[in-house]
Amino acid sequence: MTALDDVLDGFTPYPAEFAERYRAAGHWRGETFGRMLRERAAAHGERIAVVDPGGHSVAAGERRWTYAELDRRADRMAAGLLARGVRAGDRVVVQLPNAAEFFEVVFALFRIGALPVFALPAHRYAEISHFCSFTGAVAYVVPGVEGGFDHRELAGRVRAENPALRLVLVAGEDPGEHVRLADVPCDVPGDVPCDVPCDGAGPAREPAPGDVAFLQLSGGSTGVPKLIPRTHDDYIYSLRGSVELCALDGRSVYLCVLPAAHNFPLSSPGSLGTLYAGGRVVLCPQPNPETAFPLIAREGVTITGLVPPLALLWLDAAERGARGYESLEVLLVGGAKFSTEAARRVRPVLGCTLQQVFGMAEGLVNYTRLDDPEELITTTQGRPISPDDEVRVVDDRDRDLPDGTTGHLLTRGPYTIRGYWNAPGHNADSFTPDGFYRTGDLVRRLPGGHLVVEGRAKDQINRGGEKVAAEEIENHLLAHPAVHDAAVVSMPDPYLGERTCAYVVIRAEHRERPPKGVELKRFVRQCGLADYKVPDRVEFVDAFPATGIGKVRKKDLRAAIATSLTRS
Ligand code: OOB
Repeated sequence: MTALDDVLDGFTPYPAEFAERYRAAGHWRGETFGRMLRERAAAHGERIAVVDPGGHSVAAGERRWTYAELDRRADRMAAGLLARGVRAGDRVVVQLPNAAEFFEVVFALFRIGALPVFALPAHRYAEISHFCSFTGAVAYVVPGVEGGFDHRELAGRVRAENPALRLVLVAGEDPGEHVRLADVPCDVPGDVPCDVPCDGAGPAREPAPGDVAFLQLSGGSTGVPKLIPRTHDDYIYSLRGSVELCALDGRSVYLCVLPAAHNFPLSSPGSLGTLYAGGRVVLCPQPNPETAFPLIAREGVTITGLVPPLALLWLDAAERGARGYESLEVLLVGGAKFSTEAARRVRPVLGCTLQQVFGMAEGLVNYTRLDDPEELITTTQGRPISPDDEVRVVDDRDRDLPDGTTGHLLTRGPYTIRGYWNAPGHNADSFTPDGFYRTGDLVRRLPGGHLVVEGRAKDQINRGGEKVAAEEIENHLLAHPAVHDAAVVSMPDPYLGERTCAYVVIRAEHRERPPKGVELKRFVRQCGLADYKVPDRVEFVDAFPATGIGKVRKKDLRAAIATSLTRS
């Protein structure tokens, strides 16, 4: 089996009649990312595409790359990766901070037809080793020491455990035992000495629009994060739609504040949407107003996207007199519910239009429209990009509910996946037999089609936009010798919206000298889990409230912790 066969094998394609419909409607236009960049470089090569102010582990100084330079760099990086044995269909885990190299690497992989697997900078051993082994990744791209953490060391460990992982590329000066990313680019495939088996062959064929372009991560509600296969055609359609709804054009300057690999800053409209529109992407090394505001002023940023806690931080800073944000025309807020109260402050305080975004890496993205009445902008999470996005709001037995009633959101459409990659068991639960994705979100639809997010049915905590799958954390807690049972639930938080609370039942034989909450937190962190997944609070109980069939009543646990927080 070739790597391409592997990818196809795990992929649930759009049924032919749907694919035809999406093509006929002009949604899927046969574009690919590789060609998109080539065309933009041909159309306006001298325009600046990416500004990286530096100040991170990858580069100290500023870089400003034109479209022509990004295009040329992607070609040379692609040639270098080919020379080192990376092939079409190969999976490559990419974990970079908001640095220009992110785009160089990702477009190079798109050109080869190799699939980036988008890891977040916060991911640690538990996540990375899963991505590498589950995808059979051949390469892993990391910064050196970023945010005090040595990614090279982690990469060494993961490489030792995964024979398929042949290449670790380090962006930054000191690669340690690995290869410097900056040493990879070359002019002609095969003209650099290889330290990995290499047959010198070029790509088998140019990537096709219907091919899987990359694997995105799901927020998840299960033990390990699932992978989301997105095609060139479907993703580029979501970009084009986003560009239109956010009114992006060649004059737009997008500030990428959130981690570049996340679906929101990547594509809603994000940096890829901005490049699609011929605009300029400015990478923000830190999301705080002290870093972002001067950058906005210096670069004339017109649009950016934030999760609600950051939007609150920016609003507070502006109210306290911080300046620099004045060129902003549109502020997108999404990833978690933005309170109406905060939403109402955006225009008066920041002087720009708020655009709420309710999206998911699996596909469907909803936006409030720039010309919606202020009431819809501040009280709803928008409506779908596409007239061909099918949205159903249903009860527990999948029966459709009338507008105005809260129910489960199901969706199907021209940029929503039909299945997770290589996950037949999960797919049976996450999709209806006729291909609707069960989002796990509880929504209410207004007569005009706008959706209001009312809650969640999935077993997930939305920690200010960062998703934590309860089961994943419970499994780690259960590995502790003193833990008999664990149930992780959300608790309200004024800043993040939600935080995580782990309820724990200690084993009888450990009750005399039970571990403290901090010990359990440390234990979870030592499992190598991303920091944001470590429980914020641990509560000990003798037993969990249970339903008639013995399932833990998480609703009661959520209510209990919420009550005890209001009392304290
Ligand atoms: C975005 O993507 P994911 O995959 O990290 O998370 C998706 C989930 C949604 O199912 C929903 O539960 C929640 O995040 N969510 C929101 C929301 N936006 C996302 N909940 C309430 N209000 C919102 N505005 O988070 C994402 C992807 C693309 C664009 C924007 C966000």
